[in-house]
Amino acid sequence: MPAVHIPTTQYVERRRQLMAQLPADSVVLIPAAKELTRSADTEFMFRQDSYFYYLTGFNEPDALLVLKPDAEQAVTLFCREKDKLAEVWQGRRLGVEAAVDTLQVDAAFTLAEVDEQLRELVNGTSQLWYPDGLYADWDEYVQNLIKTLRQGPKRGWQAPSMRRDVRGLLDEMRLYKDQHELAIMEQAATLSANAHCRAMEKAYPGIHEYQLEAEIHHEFARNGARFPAYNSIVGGGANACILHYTENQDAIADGDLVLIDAGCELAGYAADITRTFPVNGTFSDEQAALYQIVLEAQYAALAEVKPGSNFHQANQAAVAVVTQGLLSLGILQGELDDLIANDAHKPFLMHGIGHWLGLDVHDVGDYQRTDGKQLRAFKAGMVLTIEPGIYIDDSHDVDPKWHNIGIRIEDNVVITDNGHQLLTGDVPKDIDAIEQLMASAKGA
Ligand SMILES: [Mn+2]
Repeated sequence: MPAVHIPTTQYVERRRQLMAQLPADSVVLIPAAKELTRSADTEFMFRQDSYFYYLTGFNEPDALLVLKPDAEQAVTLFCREKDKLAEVWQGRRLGVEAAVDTLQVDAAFTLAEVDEQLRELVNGTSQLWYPDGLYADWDEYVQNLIKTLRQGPKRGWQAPSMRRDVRGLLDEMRLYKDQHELAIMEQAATLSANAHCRAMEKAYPGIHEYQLEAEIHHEFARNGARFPAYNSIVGGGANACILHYTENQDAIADGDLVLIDAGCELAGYAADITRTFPVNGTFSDEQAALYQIVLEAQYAALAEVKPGSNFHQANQAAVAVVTQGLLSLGILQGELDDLIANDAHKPFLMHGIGHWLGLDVHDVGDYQRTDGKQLRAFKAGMVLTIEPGIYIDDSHDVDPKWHNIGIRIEDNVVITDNGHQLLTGDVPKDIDAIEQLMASAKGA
């Protein structure tokens, strides 16, 4: 798998694009993420804040990016200082001297200098742009900074009169992926697709959910994506009907379907794939009948994934197929139009058709148009998931032969000028193709 990399010039360009949208006398503060305690003196693996990473590509905790478009020193970074002892124990640090060249910022200071320097940078500006409510300690810090500036008119200090949320502008930028992001997401998708193939190949009746999870994570890690983008869902039988099941503890019985919703994080970007397959390699008649409905619903939704369409149209296409399918199997009764009008599918398909995908698995970007009245239209460069499902557990009042079947089929697509490009096509989803892959793995 070739190395993936976003050139520093691209981060410079993103910062330029953000600053170009700001009114005069603005200042922007974007904090990095902090390390989080997992237990006692151990930490969770560090994950950078997506906004900070989008604008810097800098992967250390305890940092702050300040943008001040009107100033000569327009881009300032505060970061951890070099510290031999700390670096021997905890890891290398970039440090302020290297930061200026490496990250192509105008100036860099240590966090110890933040009080004095930031007061200077914010003083006299009229609008402070900041992700309010994201980090409690920074919220308090910003609050106190403004308070301090308000108390110093005799020293010539002037606090910004307006605080605005910078996320609106950044979300809109992040919604459209550039060529570098698309290249990374293509790799993340391919790598995740291969992991799903591996799980199909390694499955057998009696295997534990966590063992299939391990096959998935093994394939991620050995290809350079050390971590999943979210907690992997591996649910056999009834567990597949729990949408965000992550206990992954049970043995999967012969004859059960297994649903795996898992994607890697590569260079910060998420893939998000779901496949459902029979643990013994062969779909039962009931499983195949329901699976085929979900598959056709997904194809119907994907046909609506093109410029000018939207999530609502894709969802309606899938819902029509699911409702028709459940009606034809006798799971729903009535007139098709009435059933569709009354959302009769909802007890069997309780989630939406998909979501934006990017640095976050449920990525940022408004689903409404800016006027709030309509769903926004798909445009080239957006990346999203399409993931219809059908879930029937033993609480559904239907013929018990349908019980404990949970199916979801999820792919990642990028909107192109003429339609869409499927990023996750390397893992099969047609019934024959899945059974063939599993049979040939057994034979080998
Ligand atoms: Mn998803």
